[in-house]
Amino acid sequence: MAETQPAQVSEERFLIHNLVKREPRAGLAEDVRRGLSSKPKRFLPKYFYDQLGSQLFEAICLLPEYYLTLAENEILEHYADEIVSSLDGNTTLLEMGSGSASKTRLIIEALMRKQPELLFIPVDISASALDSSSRILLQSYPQLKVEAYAADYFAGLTEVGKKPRARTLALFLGSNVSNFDPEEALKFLRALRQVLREGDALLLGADLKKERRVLEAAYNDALGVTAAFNLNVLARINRELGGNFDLRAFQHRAFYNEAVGRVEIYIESMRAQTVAISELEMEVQFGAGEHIHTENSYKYDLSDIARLAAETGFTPARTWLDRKQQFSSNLLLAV
Ligand code: AVI
Repeated sequence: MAETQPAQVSEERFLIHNLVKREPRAGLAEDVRRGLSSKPKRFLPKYFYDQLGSQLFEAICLLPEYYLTLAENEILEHYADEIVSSLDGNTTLLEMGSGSASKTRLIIEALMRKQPELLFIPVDISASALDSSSRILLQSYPQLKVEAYAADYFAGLTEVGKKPRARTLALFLGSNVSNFDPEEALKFLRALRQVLREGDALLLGADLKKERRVLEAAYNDALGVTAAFNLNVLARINRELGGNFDLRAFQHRAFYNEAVGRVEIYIESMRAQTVAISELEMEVQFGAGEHIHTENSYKYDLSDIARLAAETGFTPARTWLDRKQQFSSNLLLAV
């Protein structure tokens, strides 16, 4: 990480707690073993985000087909001041799944127009993304302090909840909520609600249900970046667990399952084959056309969001949409 540590950043303004397991491979190994032994085979989406995967995701966010990022940016560019004006007093900013934190800047700048200093608490599974994004933010904003947590969401929330905080605006942007199954979304929002006090707020970015054509293009981009992002999980198993996946013998698949309102993402074996994973002392058989399920991306309508809020201790205060009405930013108040 040396290249991401410019000398100018004062360590007094930056604290990073690394809660990612000491043995980061242990979780991966366990979960890969379980996922490849189950029927149908599956991986957990959090394993997309190693250093290369995080960068591939950043590239996805620049793709014309992946309208989500542009649409959410448009909303935040237009309405950041309005959004932060809903909170009174000195506000701390908490962001779950901050990644590169590029959209966060718009909220940070709006808060800084209201108050002289700001504490930013980003929580992200990727320590490298967190480290570099925090340092870049600190270089841009001398009035900013960052206390970062490299952790999965639940472990991060448990730690964040241990410390008293000023009025808090929590951000869960980029439609990260999409990658939770409905039960997990409830569990996550309830855990987040627990670390907030009444009157705090959550800005929830949620991708909206729309035409199949638009959704499927977003997850099957012409450059093949989403395919690389998906197949990188196999490359990661090769790198970290001594797997011998032949990446050319697998392909990316993504389609909209309208009945359940989600884009489903898979890796498909293009032929019958056996893959060995040396660190797991495991051989895995694949049939031709067999799928590994890697991710769901749930799409919402505004009534889904209102229901989610009501079931998790929030009340919707206001929703902003982009001009094409593809994406929603929802301010939910903790009640
Ligand atoms: C991070 N998450 C909101 C993305 C999504 O759209 O579900 C992950 C992604 N997967 C493929 N492309 C983007």
